Amino acid sequence: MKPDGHTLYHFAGCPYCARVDRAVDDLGLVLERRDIHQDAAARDELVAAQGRATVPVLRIEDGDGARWLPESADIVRELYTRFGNGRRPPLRTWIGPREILIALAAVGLVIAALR
Ligand SMILES: N[C@@H](CCC(=O)N[C@@H](CS)C(=O)NCC(=O)O)C(=O)O
Repeated sequence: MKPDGHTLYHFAGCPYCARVDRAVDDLGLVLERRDIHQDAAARDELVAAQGRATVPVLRIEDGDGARWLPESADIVRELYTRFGNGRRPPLRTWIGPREILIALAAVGLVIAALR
């Protein structure tokens, strides 16, 4: 499904954007996307609206104008509320391969420090 009026500001390789991407994939959504590292006008729009270029940010247009939603966790929640038919974000939305690697590295460091 391609929801009207939903635009995701992001950039490739951004871990917080990957969190949103997992939710988008899980919900079977196709969002309009603007990569702020590839598209200077999109970056300028984002900075004008938010005062900074931190991503991900979801821009939602409805009858009353545009609403800018920053914070990956809030974006994921909003997407499930709107498009999840009562579903809640599954754990795999929050924990991806990167988070598992970081957790393993942290455990490894603790074990190394205790030996
Ligand atoms: N708490 C935020 C963190 C977002 C964040 O740190 N994004 C990074 C990229 S993954 C970013 O845009 N950094 C550049 C900046 O803040 O200017 C979230 O969960 O969305």
